[in-house]
Amino acid sequence: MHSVVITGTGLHQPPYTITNAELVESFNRYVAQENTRHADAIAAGTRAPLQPSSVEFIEKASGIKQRYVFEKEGILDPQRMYPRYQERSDDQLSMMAELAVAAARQALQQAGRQGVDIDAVLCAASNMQRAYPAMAIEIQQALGAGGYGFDMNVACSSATFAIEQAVNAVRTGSARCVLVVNPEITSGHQAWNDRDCHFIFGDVCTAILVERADSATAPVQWEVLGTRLATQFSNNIRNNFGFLNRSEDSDPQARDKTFRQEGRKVFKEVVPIAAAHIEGHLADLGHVPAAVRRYWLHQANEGMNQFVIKKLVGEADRERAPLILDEFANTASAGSVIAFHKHRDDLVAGDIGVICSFGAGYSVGSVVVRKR
Ligand code: CO8
Repeated sequence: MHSVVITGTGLHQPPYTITNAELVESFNRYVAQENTRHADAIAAGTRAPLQPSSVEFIEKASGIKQRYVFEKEGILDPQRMYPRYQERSDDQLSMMAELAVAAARQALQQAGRQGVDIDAVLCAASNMQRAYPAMAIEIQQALGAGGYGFDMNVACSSATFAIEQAVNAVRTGSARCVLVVNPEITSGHQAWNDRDCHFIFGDVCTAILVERADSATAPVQWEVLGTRLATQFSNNIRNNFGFLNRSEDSDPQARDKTFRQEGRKVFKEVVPIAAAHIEGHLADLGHVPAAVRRYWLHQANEGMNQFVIKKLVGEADRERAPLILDEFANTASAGSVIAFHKHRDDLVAGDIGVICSFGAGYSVGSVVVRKR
């Protein structure tokens, strides 16, 4: 068995931001338009009017202040309410692969590696833009990597679940250098016209390079002390979009074909699962939560992270569990990786940190690392 290190991370950020004010302004125009369109049914009491959204609610309920997106006009167009992407031909790099390659190049540069050094690519995200060939194989080719690639999806926990696969491959010797990429184009499967969730998500792509410690040359390395994954079935976060929709003759625009959730239930149920998961994982590695210098937690909701960190160390501590969701919103599996990417330079050799995701499934994944 080989020691395993994380040697580089990358963050490819979309070019556009949508502030809460912009989002609410366009959403409320959509609400007014729909209520006018259905005025007769509303007056007859056969249809409930849509309710407006508010910046105050969004910031109080979630801590989110803005989000980055790869396309903005379509989302903010009250006649459309979802992004407008250009279809690409088979000989063009797909959108997910393009984002992943950009993030991967940063991770490779940080690690002092090139594409040819990679011998496995895992494309892990909440939704895949096509069924096959796997995006990971397209990314493998674009980077000039060897070995193999595959796609995987565990919703918000896709990144941590992929890191475990990468760590196991390197530990057991089946690969020496594994690239994990998380192209999260959440805009494409977000219900921008539903006020309960229209503010939640943002787009981004992250990358992580996992290598064998004895051959890693990166100036800064993070030894992986352990990984742990857990799942427990729940319908509280669900998206029924899929390849059987056509044969079911179901409506592709139906509400259940995009993200939906019982947010309050998710909040209440997932916090204790995540806190107990981290505590148990640390205990099995011989560490106590208070001795952990940094928690790079999943970024869905500020209150949720405060509860998790309070359960672990007794106080809500933004230095110990930094937030990036105010700027990025919930970026599904990329959230905890963004936190790790942006908030680790101040740690010193020997410091321990935990990357932890939690979300749909339910799923929770933790990666315990020590700075070398
Ligand atoms: N503006 C004004 N009022 C609103 C709005 C709004 N935008 N939205 C809801 N309200 C109203 C509600 O209607 C409700 O009114 P009433 O009391 O009259 O019924 C009131 O405000 C309170 O609503 P909630 O109870 O829903 O509000 P909460 O305080 O619970 O906050 C949150 C809602 C922010 C959604 C919160 O529950 C939360 O963050 N929960 C955790 C959710 C979570 O972590 N989910 C993880 C999902 S991500 C994941 O797993 C990955 C999936 C794959 C990615 C998908 C990409 C698209």
